[in-house]
Amino acid sequence: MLTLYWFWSMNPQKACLALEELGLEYSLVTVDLTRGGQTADLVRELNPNQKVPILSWDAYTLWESNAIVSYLGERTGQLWPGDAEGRGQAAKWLFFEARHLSEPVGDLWFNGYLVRQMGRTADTLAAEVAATKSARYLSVLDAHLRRETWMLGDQFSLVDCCYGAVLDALALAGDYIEAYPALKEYVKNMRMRRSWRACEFRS
Ligand SMILES: N[C@@H](CCC(=O)N[C@@H](CS)C(=O)NCC(=O)O)C(=O)O
Repeated sequence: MLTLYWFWSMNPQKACLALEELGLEYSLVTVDLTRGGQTADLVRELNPNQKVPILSWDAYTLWESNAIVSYLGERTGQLWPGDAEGRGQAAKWLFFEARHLSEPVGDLWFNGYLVRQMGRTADTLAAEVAATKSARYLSVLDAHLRRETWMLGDQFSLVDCCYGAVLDALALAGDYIEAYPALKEYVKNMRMRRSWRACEFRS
């Protein structure tokens, strides 16, 4: 029995895309972050950090979106590199996202997209700082995706579930990817995938 605790936001979306791409049967439990759902006893019990996504597969529980993506790759052996070198590349890009992109893109998405949905006021200074912080790393990514269709080469992999969610969030937040043609193309390709419809942002 597989359950994903999620909300329609960037990090849970990575896990949802991975489950869809793998064709696994799962139930989706929405934790409504706009109403403090993350403070519910059940969520705290599953994840002391009180954030989503959380994956529960029979008696096994895992949180942290990129750990979930890796675990699904390791457990199924699908859409995941078969050798140590390939897995090293997958780990590199998942760490790169977690270290350099997750926080600034989250801030941009919050201030450029979510506040509009919630009728709140954006923190423009926080958005400016986040835009400056992320620019250097987006250039690295754009250069990589000028050479490769997907993050690990010409074949789609679960690493793309991570980057698809993050770059889509950035595109929704404003015109932050306009200057990066390869990132724009990547988001366009990602949004055309069948898995996308099940996991896209809802408001
Ligand atoms: N590093 C964590 C971050 C998870 C995260 O920030 N999730 C957000 C939704 S995108 C959340 O649950 N926020 C609720 C809160 O911070 O109270 C991951 O990658 O899973």
